[in-house]
Amino acid sequence: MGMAKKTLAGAIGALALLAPALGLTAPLTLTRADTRAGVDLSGTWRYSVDPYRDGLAGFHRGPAGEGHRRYDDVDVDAVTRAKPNALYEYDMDRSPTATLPQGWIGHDPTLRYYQGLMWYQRRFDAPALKPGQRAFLRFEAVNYTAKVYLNGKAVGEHEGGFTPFSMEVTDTLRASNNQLTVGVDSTPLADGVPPPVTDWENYGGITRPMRLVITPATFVDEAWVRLSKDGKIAATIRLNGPEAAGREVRVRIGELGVALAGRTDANGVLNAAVAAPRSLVRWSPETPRLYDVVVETGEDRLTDRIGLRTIETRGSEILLNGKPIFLRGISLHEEEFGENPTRTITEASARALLSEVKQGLHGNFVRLAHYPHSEIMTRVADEMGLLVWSEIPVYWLVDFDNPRTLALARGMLADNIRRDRNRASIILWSVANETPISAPRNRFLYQLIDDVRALDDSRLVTAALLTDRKTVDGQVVMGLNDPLAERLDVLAANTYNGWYSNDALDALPAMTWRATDKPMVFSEFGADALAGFTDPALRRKFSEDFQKTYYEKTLAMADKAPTLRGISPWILKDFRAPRRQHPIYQQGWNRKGLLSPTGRRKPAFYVLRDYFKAREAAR
Ligand code: GCB
Repeated sequence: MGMAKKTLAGAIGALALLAPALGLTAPLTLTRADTRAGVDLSGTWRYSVDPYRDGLAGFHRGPAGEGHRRYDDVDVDAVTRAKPNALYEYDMDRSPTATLPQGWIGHDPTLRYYQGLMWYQRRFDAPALKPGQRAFLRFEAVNYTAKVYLNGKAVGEHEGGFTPFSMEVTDTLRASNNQLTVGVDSTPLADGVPPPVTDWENYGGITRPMRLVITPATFVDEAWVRLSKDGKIAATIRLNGPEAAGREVRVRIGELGVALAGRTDANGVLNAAVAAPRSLVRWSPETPRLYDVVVETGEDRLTDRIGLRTIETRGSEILLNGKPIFLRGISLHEEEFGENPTRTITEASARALLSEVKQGLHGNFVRLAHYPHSEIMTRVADEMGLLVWSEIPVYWLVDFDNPRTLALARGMLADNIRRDRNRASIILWSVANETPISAPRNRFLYQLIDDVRALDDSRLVTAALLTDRKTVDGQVVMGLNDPLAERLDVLAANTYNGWYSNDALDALPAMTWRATDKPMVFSEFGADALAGFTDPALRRKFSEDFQKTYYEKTLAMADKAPTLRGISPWILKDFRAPRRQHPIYQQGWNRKGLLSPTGRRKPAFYVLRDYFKAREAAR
């Protein structure tokens, strides 16, 4: 791709992302698209690898020529029969197949380390649209950039691997044999989010479900229903379409006898609230009660299953439904169990992971690191009763001084919040992980915190911070010393004494933590262990013995931290991490899991389980 073109594309991308955040255009959320009429586009797709981006530009950087453009609306074989002299250097209809969604490292072993452009194509039939109906393509996640073409026409672009995006295709759709092409480029960008260097596998591909969604002309795009701190059931409904303004909307929760109705304002938005009935069972990990909520306007009807609860802080306490709670958690990457994961989260793979937290560890909390996880994961958390920390991939060192990067992060945050505002399980929005303090970084994160507060006043804001270590009278004193703390509701510390420092493990319990004026959680601590490797005599790093003792000693330290209100150690399961290349112990995996890649429990798993059991009993 030529430089000029790239810069222009970047500028357009940034503008498109900036616009919704600034309220310039109505967002397109398509809440609960999975429940709407349409066509599931998951399944068999064709793919064609394109490392030199031949499908996007010619050999002298001009436009790509015929015979190279994977998205042209042709059947290559039919064209070359009709015109025997025609030269085509691709043929999507005869390319290899893969079952999507899935990261492409699962398609073929030669793609294991491929980062670049990949073309995907499939054909599908669509129901004929009735007069006034609209059609959208919605992708739950494509990593990292996507260019989407329908029937030979470019219909949209997106940057960011973990949030959904949609585009209207009402006028481009055919009744049969639609040809849908997606150019997916996994190359991380220096000014992207996340940055090129992280500690997890960059699964390129169409990693979450995609759908053709059919709606009436005016439809419910967002329906946010929550319990406000003053005990009201509040609803914010946003309509999209030519008749969005001044339109009658009804919200019903049948089991509670709740009915709200009203007319939308000039922007197509209705805000309404009613006192919660006494019969309301508040959502909690112990009683994860969900209610069927129905929203209707004109001929449109949207349903969701929603839990109602409050979350607040008071001094150093976290209050769930008004009662102090300790977060018994663990961190998780979006990676399923198995020897060769492909970041394929299905309901079954999500349940398998979360069951180990809930039933296995006796936990009540998960940190979904380091980016918004699949919508399936947060819905399963709602159903199972697990509190959730959700975050965006502002990780380590992003380009904090770059307005494009900020616009991108703001767009991701807004999309994540709009997507998941109805998930009772989510109590914390996190804006960053281990970012180095600087004036540009502070400005960047202050903006994100302001955005969260503007979009969602029913949850808490946090960020995983680096710790501050001092030695006072020969004693190690740990604490947080980050100007961000002032603006957060819950402070979070990633702490690795004894793993990344060479402290003796026996020294950990004597380390003290300074009290904070707000609740604090240990958002990470952990040590690698290769499942099955024991070394009782030396207790070397990477042995199960080391990891077990590390957990015992770190938990003893945690118990003395005066304002600690929860933990989410690093991490439930070993995960692919290309930075980790010790040939015996790591082999491309971060081994800090309490479970092996296939789910085998390491001894430290039981240490944490017993700790959580004791915490649960002490409630
Ligand atoms: C961290 C990071 C996490 C890493 C972990 C580790 O502090 O937040 O992404 O994977 O440490 O294992 O070093």
